[in-house]
Amino acid sequence: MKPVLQCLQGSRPDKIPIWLMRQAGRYLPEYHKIRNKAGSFLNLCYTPKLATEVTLQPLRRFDLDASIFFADILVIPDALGQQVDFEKNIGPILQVPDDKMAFLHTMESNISKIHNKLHPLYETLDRLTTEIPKMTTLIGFSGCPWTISSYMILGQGKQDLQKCIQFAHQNPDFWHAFTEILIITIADYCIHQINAGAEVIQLFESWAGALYNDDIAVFSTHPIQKIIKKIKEVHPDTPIIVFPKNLHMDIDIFKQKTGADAISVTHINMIANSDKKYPVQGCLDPAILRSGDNLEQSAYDICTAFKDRPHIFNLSHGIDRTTPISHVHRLIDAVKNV
Ligand code: 1CP
Repeated sequence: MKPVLQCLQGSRPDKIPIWLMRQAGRYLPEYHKIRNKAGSFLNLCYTPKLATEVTLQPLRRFDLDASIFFADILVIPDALGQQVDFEKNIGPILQVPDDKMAFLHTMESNISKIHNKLHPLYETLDRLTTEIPKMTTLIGFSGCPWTISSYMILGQGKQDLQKCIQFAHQNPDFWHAFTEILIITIADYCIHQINAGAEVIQLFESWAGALYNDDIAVFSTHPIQKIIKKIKEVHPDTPIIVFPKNLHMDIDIFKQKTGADAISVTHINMIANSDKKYPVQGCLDPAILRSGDNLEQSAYDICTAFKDRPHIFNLSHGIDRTTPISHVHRLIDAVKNV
């Protein structure tokens, strides 16, 4: 069986499987060639031939056990009718309408049409099913409602997320309707990804760390639980990994509340108090991979900390664009030799 799937079913394969968040992308020179050819970033995501090629690039260089298909979490606002642009050296910029009720109506009327926009992504997954190596697991993904909605309301990344939390508390009816739209859309998107060949779904809650106390349930665990339930109704056997970056909640409780099969953790000490044995993914700091200092020892320490449970090696968030390729080789060798 494929090692990543074996882990997600609860056992430990002979060697610890490894893949890296953002393994396709800007640290690879061959990525830039295709990126330039595509013109805009979204055009790259929506062109199956090119998106397939950039997904395969890291697999040609490295012995990775999984392949996450090339797309972005912000295709969801785009599919729901919000204008999304990716500006060089800035990142994503989204047009945020002042009239929030009209915004809601536009999204509502687009729910049933999202696949018109997203079908090239399903085609990328379909192509990858035949193109990736036989023991490599194909991962589909989406952002979670809280993370996606923060971009949709604030218009950019790296903003003051407290403003978004405040807006949600001040507009509870809007927020409820908005979150429900995202739940339906994300679940349906993931179901279509699985239909097209994704063997695992990873849900990115990249801005979990901005939430505290009761807000974690309201903004994060509750919507995620609804999404997972909807996906499992159609695809009960597809494992779901959730990545709640910098979460301020016991991860055993987070797992139980969401119904995730595995959790991608940000730090070793997130599982310090857990005696549970469900699979975990993680969690090398990308800064260590970039610098190369203490790399082998850090990888070894992580593998040792997780030695009593199924463990998929990964980073604690996406690979840094200035990471030397030789460091990625060193990391994979270190993990394979544990
Ligand atoms: O200029 C470029 O070429 C675009 C850079 C880039 C890339 C390579 C963006 C813009 N997105 C991606 C691909 C991507 N994004 C993938 C597939 C590639 C892979 O993993 O191998 C995935 C899974 C994502 C997910 C994603 N996008 C997340 C969640 C993961 C995380 O890093 O926390 C988030 C938050 C985004 C938003 C986004 N898209 C792009 C950027 C630069 C950002 C982050 C902006 C910010 O910091 O707010």
